[in-house]
Amino acid sequence: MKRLLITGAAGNLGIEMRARLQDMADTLRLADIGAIDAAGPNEEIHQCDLGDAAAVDAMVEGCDGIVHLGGQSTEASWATIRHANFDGVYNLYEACRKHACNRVVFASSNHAIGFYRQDQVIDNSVYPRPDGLYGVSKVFGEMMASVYHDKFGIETASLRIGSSFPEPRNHRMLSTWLSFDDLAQLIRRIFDVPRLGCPVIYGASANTATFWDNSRTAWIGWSPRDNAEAFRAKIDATMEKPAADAPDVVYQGGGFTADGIHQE
Ligand code: NAI
Ligand code: 15L
Repeated sequence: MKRLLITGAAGNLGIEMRARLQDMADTLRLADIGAIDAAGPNEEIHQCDLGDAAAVDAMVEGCDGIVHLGGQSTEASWATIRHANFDGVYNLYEACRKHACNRVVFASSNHAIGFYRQDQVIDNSVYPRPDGLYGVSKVFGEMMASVYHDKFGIETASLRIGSSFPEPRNHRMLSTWLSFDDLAQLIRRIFDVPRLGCPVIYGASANTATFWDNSRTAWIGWSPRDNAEAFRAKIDATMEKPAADAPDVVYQGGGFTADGIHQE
């Protein structure tokens, strides 16, 4: 690739992916509304509000691929979610269409399906069950990916990321954890396959305890290596196990399912 755009480059995953995906393109264009660390030799910094259509158009121009990590990453008010995740995703796909940028990784979330129960194993054929406005915005993003694929041939992998942190933070994350290295490998595979289409892929490491079945997208050739089980003893020792009827134990989306509608 000549130029790969990473949005949300100032965020948790943006910083980690910037470090791991350097060699994927001649130039990495790093974009965020917030401050980004100074550009390295093959990097460009692009300050951009995803809700600003003209700015997003300029951000996408000249890029061959996008890793879209930018946006509101937790539950928030409708105004915040609408701006960053609805308007932002619309602006992004319109810019892709205009500038023939044809391959996108969309950071969706497990909160698109958060109301499935933890005692169910689901694959990517299930009907979405979002657990809040944030989850609805991720379903919207997956549907925008579908429309822009079917109408215009823009290929997107929507990653329903579980919990991507340095290590799992609680008992639920023993099932949902995605290591940064496994995420980077998945992104590489998505840009390597000759034909991508528009798959939905669950973003979790090779955790022994899992809610998600990726067998329908095995053709991507992604083999996650890490396993949250390595942290179980530490979590058991340092955290009280939640009650059997706590949202964090019952639902795949955990505590998000018990959250209300944020007013501001
Ligand atoms: P983060 O909140 O650390 O990073 C998001 C970045 O987007 C921030 O740097 C923020 O400044 C930027 N941003 C927010 N609103 C913006 C706007 N209007 N215009 C431009 N940039 C804006 O989140 P994180 O953890 O890095 O997640 C990255 C993506 O992955 C997000 O889309 C999130 O929803 C998704 N995801 C992350 C998970 C995780 O466990 N880290 C789990 C599931 C999904
Ligand atoms: C997400 O979608 C969030 O971006 C992240 O901060 C975590 O809350 C994660 O889901 C999770 O469900 O653990």
